[in-house]
Amino acid sequence: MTSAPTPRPPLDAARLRAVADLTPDLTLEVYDEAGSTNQLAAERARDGAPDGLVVVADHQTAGRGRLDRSWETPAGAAVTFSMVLRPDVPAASWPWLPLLTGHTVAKALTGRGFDASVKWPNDVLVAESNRSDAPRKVAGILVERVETPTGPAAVVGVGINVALEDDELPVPTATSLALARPDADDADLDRTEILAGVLTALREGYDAWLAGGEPATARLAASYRAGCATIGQQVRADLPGGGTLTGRAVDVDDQGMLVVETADGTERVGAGDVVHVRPA
Ligand code: BT5
Repeated sequence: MTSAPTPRPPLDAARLRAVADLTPDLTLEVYDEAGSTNQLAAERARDGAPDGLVVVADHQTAGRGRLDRSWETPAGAAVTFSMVLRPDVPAASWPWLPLLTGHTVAKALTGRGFDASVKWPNDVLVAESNRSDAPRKVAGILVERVETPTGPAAVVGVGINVALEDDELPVPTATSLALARPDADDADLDRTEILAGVLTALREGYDAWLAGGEPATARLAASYRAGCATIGQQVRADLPGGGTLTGRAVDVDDQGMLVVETADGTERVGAGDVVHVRPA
């Protein structure tokens, strides 16, 4: 006799709201199902949603990645949300938003006992404790700038693979927290706890960065470099238009650009200028 798989528990919206209530400037909209939380949050931003509105989908059915790519996660196994921010910073500082987000997610997962790092610019990777392969992608970040009647807003979208099993991974380069740590118990993989932790860390990290001016960006850059798996690697960056840049990634500069030593000298690439960055 085969037993039916145990149903996955839904997000605990009441517990999430209780955590949000303790954090200034976080308001939550939690949906059982939504197409793309980034799209919903962008609509809310255009309609005047305040800084700190968070749209959460228990199951996201039409998730978006960068450059029209898609983000796929099964019901009950992932964290998917988008936060509306209204950063009052010069345009040159905006590229730090996706880096700050990826770095914050990686730190939050590290704090929960996962071996997480960030692949420049903002993919979050996790090493699998029982395999020696390269770390794989456990979370994706999509930050979009939206023009609204009260000024530009940033929609910060985060997807984290929590409980996906091997046969649920959408691509071979993906992994999940459950696969990364086969010893993890239900509490380690509690989506509500993970989401609450990431939301508060993101709000606090963003507020500290916003309030701290240039010194805070320098601190963020130093912390980002320390947690960035790309630095030190041979990489190949695919550029829009078909060009490539190959060399050793040596640094992330104070503008958030990747510094690559190529055969022709030192080059810098911005996150918006690359289609893919892969180990060469
Ligand atoms: C990203 O794009 O990594 C950004 C993903 C952002 C998703 C969040 S979920 C909440 C919010 N609402 C949205 O609609 N989106 C955001 P990119 O770097 O372009 O990577 C996309 C590629 O990752 C795909 O082409 C696949 O190869 C791969 N992929 C798709 N689903 C994945 C998953 N669950 N885990 C790992 N890789 C995945």
